[in-house]
Amino acid sequence: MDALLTVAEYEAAARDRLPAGIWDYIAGGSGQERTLAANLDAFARLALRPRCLVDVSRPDLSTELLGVRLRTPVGVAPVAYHRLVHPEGEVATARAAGFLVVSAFASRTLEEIAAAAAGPLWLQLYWFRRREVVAGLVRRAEAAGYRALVLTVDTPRVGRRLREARRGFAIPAGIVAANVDAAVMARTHEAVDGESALVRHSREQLDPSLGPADLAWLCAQTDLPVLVKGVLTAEDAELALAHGAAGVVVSNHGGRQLDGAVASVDALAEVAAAVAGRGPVLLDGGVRTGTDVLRALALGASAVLVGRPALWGLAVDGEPGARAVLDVIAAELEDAMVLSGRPRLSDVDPSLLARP
Ligand code: HOC
Repeated sequence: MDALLTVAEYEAAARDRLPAGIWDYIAGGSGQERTLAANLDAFARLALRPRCLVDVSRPDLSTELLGVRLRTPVGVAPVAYHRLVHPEGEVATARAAGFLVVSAFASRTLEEIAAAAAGPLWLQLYWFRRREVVAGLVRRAEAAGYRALVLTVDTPRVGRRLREARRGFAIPAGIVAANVDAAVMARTHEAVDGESALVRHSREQLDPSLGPADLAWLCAQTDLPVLVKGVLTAEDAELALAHGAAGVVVSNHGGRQLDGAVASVDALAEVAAAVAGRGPVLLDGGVRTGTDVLRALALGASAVLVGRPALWGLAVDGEPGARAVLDVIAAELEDAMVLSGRPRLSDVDPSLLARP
């Protein structure tokens, strides 16, 4: 195999390897996939203003997030069912990742992932109608040494995923959400023509009444910091912090929820200004290069998360593949920092962007 030098090359190689239905589940967005495309386009529009005559002989990509020192500001976003692309699933991803947000729909147990992890783990939660499912996940995350919880708030139901509906997509037998009881997950395996099993499942199992008081309730259940994921406005950032959130993740769920929603990176400056240093602001959606990471940091992100790219690496070559993708992004970030005259992350600010 020729060396793969970019995330786009891993994407192409993963597409060659994966069955079409699984490829479409991972690659797809909702509706007309406008937000999916916008996430990429918005990064491409952000031109950089490099500075020269700066000593860049010692670039330093490290950063601190929730009290933990990280080698780079790039973690892996919560993505369901890593075993769809590789038999080791999230265990392999956790070995490769600097930090990993484990999905509530992980296909390996929280404890297996914790035993393998090379870096800090956070657990993502959906708001299940059966609140004991949420509470049980919180207790297990605490016991297994997870460092934070991430409550996804953009999914009162799963968006209209037309690629999934056209294929009658369901989770293949043998791949399970290893941390949620089988009764809750049973219908995710039932394929019905013209319907996404996950959309159906979300309508049955997720509680669309999730509101600020529920967030406050969750925060009161645990000493772990709770971040709120799916924030795209200053208003929601304020609301989240006012009800106990320790930080936010600017995200449109990889273009998989509200089609037409603003690109994540276009919402970032507004949200970061509202948070105003009161907690970390992470971003996911459309990050494909180290230069994209730099752009997000310039707009106020404390760190970024990559979802699909990590899965592409995992699909191509398991743990080494996932690590290679993250290494490509880190190497590109280092280059971009050196070539833009910003050798430390603390040097990165809006003045780096031609259009702040
Ligand atoms: C209740 C089913 O976040 C995705 C994931 C998983 C959503 C499944 C929810 O596909 O975007």
